[in-house]
Amino acid sequence: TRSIPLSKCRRRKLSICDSTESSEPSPIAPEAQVLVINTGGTIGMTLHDQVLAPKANAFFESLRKLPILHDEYYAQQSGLYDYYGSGNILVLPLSEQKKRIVYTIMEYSPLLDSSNMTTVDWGKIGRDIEENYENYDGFVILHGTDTMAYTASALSFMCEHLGKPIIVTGSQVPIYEMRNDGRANLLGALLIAGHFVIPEVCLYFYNNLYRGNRSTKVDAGSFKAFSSPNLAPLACVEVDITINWDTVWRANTTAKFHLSPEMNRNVGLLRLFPGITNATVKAFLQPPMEGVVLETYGSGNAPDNRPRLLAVLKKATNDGVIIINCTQCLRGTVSASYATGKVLMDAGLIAGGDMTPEAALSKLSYVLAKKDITLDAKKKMMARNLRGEMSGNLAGAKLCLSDSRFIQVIAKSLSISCKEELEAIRDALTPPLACAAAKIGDIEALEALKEMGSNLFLDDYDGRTPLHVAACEGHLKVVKYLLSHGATVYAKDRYGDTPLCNAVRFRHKEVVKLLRKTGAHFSRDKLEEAGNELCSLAVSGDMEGLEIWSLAGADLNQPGYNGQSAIIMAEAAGLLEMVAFLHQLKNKTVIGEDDD
Ligand code: ASN
Repeated sequence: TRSIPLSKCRRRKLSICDSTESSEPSPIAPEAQVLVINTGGTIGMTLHDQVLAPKANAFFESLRKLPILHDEYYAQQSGLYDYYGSGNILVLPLSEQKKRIVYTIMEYSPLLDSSNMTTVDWGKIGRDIEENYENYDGFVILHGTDTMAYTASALSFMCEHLGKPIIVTGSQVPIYEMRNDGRANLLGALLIAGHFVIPEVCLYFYNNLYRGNRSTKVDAGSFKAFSSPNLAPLACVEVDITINWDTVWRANTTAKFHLSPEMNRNVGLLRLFPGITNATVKAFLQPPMEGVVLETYGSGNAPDNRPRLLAVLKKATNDGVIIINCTQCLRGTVSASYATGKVLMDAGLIAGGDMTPEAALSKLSYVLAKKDITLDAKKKMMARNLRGEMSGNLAGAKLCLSDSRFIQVIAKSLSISCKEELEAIRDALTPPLACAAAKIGDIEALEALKEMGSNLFLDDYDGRTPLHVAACEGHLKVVKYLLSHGATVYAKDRYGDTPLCNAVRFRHKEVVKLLRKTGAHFSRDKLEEAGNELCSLAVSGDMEGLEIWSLAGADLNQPGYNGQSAIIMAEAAGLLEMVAFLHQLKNKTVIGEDDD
């Protein structure tokens, strides 16, 4: 799968086809690129001998005929096919947010009923995302519903320092049927992946976007097949698409996206039931078993009157098996409130909080596959919240909007007091305030805003985030602070510019290095166009400008409009010092400073 740049002539075509009046060119609708990986599942199944099975090579063609999922007129007029050739490329009609979602379908062979999926398939999905990470704004994974929650959980752990949305979806009825849920699920997932930088592995079903590792299949016969019992949805797609930004999980990192696809298969789920024999439990815990999720009663309880059963568990944990205590209840958390729960802690079990069994199992599989850490470190990882899969102890950390003096004064002068209105004020006022604080490099003010409950990654009326502003000003410390408090390097302002574009324009070398280290990159389109800029910088002797572009990922061999590279242009102009500099720059591997 390739991402093809929007070349000059395609831009021209676009401006013609998006223009309403020929005399006055209208602004070109921005395009977002989404990669759809079709792994199988009911969404693409048809009936064979009275049973449903995946049908290969049919999905793309059938979507192409559906106007809600593909705008053929736009595709032709904008020259989409000239670029992508025979690639499986489609484009949604213009969205309410005035954006075009261009999506490419990668179909797996064979397509799988998700009951056939294994950890190998999870790894393949992860690797395909990794390979295409820089070419797309978001990813949609089409998947069967039966094991969807396992795959979504596993991907959430495999994808370390994730910065872009990965949305797993599918359906209960094939997309080919007259009445089905597949079209709406695919459309909703595409719109969210193309419009919002939600840096999580999510699961989208029946108008709700859930955190992948919080979701579970709860209904085999309903379109509302999934639930996220311990966490409210991240987004609801109703008349409006409402994103619950306060809930969105962020990597808070200055590290790049990294895939850890290795999974340990010596793990298992064991559900307690009254009368389970010691022999059953003992047999289950035998080598090569390395990690077990024990599904206990209520808030994490097990019989405390069966010393031999408890001794079996204790022996296993002493022998190095990691056992996680999760509840059988759909909702709620394990706690140490009963004697029948305490005995399990004494036997060396680790409390799994409110993790779903799917999340706990895939987390175990991921953690146990880590080669370079001790058993003790693995146990600590299991007890810690890694990707929002378990609720932390929020005591004392609750945000209290009405405690903020600033909000109080404004609320009073506007005579409002209800929570929703206070939140609306906060959300309207704090992004520009945070941008102003970022401009003057005031981390204390940012901290105060954060304590007031505002999200430092939200954008102002121009789509500008505090990270954009700090990048313009070259405030390295503020950039670091923001990145470790939820800011995303992939935010685009109304002009389509990212913080990296801003840092390059204002030539802040250290900021460019840090943003690159965190995974920021220019689009292929932009890098292709940079050829011209590089040539003019070379000819005008601007070494600093060239260095910045090189740090930002530009290829110094990229030709400009006349087909010549910067080096050739400098040679032709007899700028020997510049030629030497460019060669030196090309050979230099730029290593960002280690500031974690
Ligand atoms: N058996 C199907 C699967 O998981 C169920 C579905 O997708 N609705 O692949």
